[in-house]
Amino acid sequence: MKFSFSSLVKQGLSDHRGWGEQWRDPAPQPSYDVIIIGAGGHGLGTAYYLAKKYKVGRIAVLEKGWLGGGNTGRNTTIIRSNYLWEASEGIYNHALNLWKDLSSELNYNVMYSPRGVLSLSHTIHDVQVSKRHVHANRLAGIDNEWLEPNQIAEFCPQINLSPKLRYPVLGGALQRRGGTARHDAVAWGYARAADALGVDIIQNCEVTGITRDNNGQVSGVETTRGAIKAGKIGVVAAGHTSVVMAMAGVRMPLESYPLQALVSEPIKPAFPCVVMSSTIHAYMSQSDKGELVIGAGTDQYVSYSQTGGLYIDSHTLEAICELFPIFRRMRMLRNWGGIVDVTADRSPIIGTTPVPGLFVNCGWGTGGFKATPGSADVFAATIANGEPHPIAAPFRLDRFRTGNLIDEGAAAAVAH
Ligand code: FAD
Ligand code: PYC
Repeated sequence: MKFSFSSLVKQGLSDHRGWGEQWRDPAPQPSYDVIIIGAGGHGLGTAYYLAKKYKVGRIAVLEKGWLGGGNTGRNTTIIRSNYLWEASEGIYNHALNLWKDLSSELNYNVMYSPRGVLSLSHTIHDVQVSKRHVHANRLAGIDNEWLEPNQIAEFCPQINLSPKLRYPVLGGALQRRGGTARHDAVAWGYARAADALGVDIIQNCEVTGITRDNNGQVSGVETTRGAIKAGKIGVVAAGHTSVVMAMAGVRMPLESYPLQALVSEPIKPAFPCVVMSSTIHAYMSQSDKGELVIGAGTDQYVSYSQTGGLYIDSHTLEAICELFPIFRRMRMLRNWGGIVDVTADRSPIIGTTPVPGLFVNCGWGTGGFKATPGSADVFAATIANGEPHPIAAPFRLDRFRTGNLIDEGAAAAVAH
């Protein structure tokens, strides 16, 4: 895949003049209408929709590492929209509708596979919370259904339904439209489509400062590859949002935690769906490569380390072996971590900020992959119009001042 740097060369970011010439004639500072900080799925998608739907001419996406190397390339790809509150149903269902046609939109196979997501309940409290979600979703026209253990046995016979388990399965909520997709294909698909529309994607370019003019309006960024001017800036730097926003003097209501996952050695297709349990801190699916994809709860301390504590994985594997005894003899192939930024109400922040021209999209915590197309679409609209898209409006930053929180702790699916 080739990303065009031609416009950067024209603008002098990549300076190809002869030795000594640059001292006589300094290269002009490159300039963009919009700079997006962070080349994950959300950032690349935002750039794509800005170019495609809003015809913004000069867009750059700046990435400190490689594209998709953050949480987009580290997540376990579960897609669902069974959240509790209307605001969340709005954004996650918008995303789910976009997933359906994303491969043809991008002309890139993102391997969206609606194989069903089953969220297990192990206690009376779990059952009550889960049934509340099912009813709320159905009222909102979102598919979700309650399965009794005998129906679970039919849907996913690999689950151990013995009442002797430490946490016996009492039932589960099934969203059949939920499923998985291929994570890096999402980053690559958006990147290629954005590149074709003229977006500059600049890797190994860490943003180290945000500059503002005399009126306080953003005017550009400082980076490890030089200064770049910008009319507007969108920060989509999951895990490090607080660090980047502090460059513009904005303190964010976020905490960053490691979240870990692992895969087994690959085997032939043996597991038909996604099964999750936030009570036992474990969930599993099988990738198209054949690996069992297993995820854990977040580490219990804040950190920017992309490894996390070993006890988290071993605890998760104990739970997985108890729930799926048929996989007890499988071997682990590799494990890894990502850094997720978490808000107090476990809902994202999308919108304007107190700094004119600065926009932010963050706080997706353990669950932002599923939102990628919807989040990118409404964030692009928000940046283009300078005001929140109606679907994004409830997720404004100032809800932490007004108290209009959207408490999705119970829908997070991964234990925090
Ligand atoms: P990222 O992909 O992290 O992109 C942000 C980018 O910003 C990074 O590439 C980073 O390098 C860059 N950046 C940071 N600082 C700077 C800077 N100063 N200058 C330039 N670039 C910078 N969600 C689900 O919906 N389903 C799941 O099953 C799921 N499982 C998960 C499992 C794990 C182990 C993890 C870690 C996360 C999981 N998530 C899941 C959450 C999901 O991965 C994230 O919410 C989502 O990928 C965030 O996407 P993004 O594009 O905002 O962030
Ligand atoms: O949000 O569905 C989710 C999820 C599953 C695993 C990690 N996050």
